[in-house]
Amino acid sequence: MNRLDSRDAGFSADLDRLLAWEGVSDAAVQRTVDEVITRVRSEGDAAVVDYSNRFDHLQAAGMAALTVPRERLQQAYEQLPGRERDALAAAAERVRRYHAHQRQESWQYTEADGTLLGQQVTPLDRVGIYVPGGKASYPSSVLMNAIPAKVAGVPEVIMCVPTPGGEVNELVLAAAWLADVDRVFTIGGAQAVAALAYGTESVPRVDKIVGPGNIYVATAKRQVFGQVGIDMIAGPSEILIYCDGLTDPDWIAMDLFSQAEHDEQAQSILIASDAAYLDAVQARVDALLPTLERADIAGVSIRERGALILVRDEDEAVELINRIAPEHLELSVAEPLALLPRVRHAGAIFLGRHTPEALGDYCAGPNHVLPTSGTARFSSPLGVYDFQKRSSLIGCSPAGASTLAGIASVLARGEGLTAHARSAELRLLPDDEPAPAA
Ligand code: HSO
Ligand code: ZN
Repeated sequence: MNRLDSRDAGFSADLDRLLAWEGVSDAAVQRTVDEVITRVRSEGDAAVVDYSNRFDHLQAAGMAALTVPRERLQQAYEQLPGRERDALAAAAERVRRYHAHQRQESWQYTEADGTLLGQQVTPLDRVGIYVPGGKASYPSSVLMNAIPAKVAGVPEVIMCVPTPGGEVNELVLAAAWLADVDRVFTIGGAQAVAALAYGTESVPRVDKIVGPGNIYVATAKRQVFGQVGIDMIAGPSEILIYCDGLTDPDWIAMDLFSQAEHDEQAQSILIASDAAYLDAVQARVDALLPTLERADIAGVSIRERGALILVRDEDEAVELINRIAPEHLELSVAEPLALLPRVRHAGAIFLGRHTPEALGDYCAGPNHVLPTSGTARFSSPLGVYDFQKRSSLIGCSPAGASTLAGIASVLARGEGLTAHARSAELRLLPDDEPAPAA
């Protein structure tokens, strides 16, 4: 793993280099995505079928072959081995319970002049969930994306999942059933994003698209933003662990690996103020790496993007945490709650040695779709609030309208917008007539 020391003169620059991640797609990807979106917009289903056959090596005759009936979802769920079915159901229940706390309610109040003001909260009408295919096809992500939408009250959730070579992931279908997904299409890539954004004969147009994907999916989401809402453009997954040097090094090594095994670009970082402890973790990383099923992926991630960072003390550790603004933060210390008020930027915070990220990834309850690459500075985990929107409410009484008209007419005339001013002035009550203009 990379080794950094906050006492070194070049530390800050080294850290920037370590954290750098270039998320911009190249011109060739951009061109392909442009072409796909344009064709799906003009040709609809025919283009989606054509691209799916080409990119996913299928022989679908039409969209019917790329549509999964609801009964098939139920069947996938019912045919799962009992242990898997129970685990999935338990996870779904925990996630649902947690997200129920996030629901925002409408509110109203009345000003002294009788004016009613408020905010009406409504769910989006229709949402699209993108689920990657192949190795990154995670049933847990189906739950994490679909359940908050359903808790928000979204009536229609449409899921797209590519099936490269025709291979369907039964757990993904079962999770879709559990999460009450309404319709599933086995399409992926930019063509799925375009179909969801603009609609085709078979795929209904949605209002927002959420869920991770490869560079083509990310580029397409960026491109259709504005036509529809999107959740975020996710970078590689990261974990930052701050440890007081008293956690079993095996635990820390495996927590670092749990992120590293996601992909070669994933980033796992450990911060501690004890150099000997960092040595001990490095030794366990070296010893345990060959025992991993995904040692090839985790090895690249750990060697190239992983790091052990030595800091002077806890204050410096906190400063670094806030500078990195990690997607996942483990506070592997005796008193995590004492540290918590000083942590300002992190997607999810795992409190104490007994709270590895893996528990949050699957079943603790909070969402595992989190802001990556330092974006926790300004954004939050995916949640129910991402599927709700707000309308402002204003209802004036005659007296309230008259008071406001006095203010509005002055400001409108100041802006030279006299129709605004006259519209307001028509609501003036006789006693509130403004003084004639000088
Ligand atoms: N750690 C991933 C989520 C995940 N882990 C899915 C396992 N399955 C990104 O937060
Ligand atoms: Zn994970």
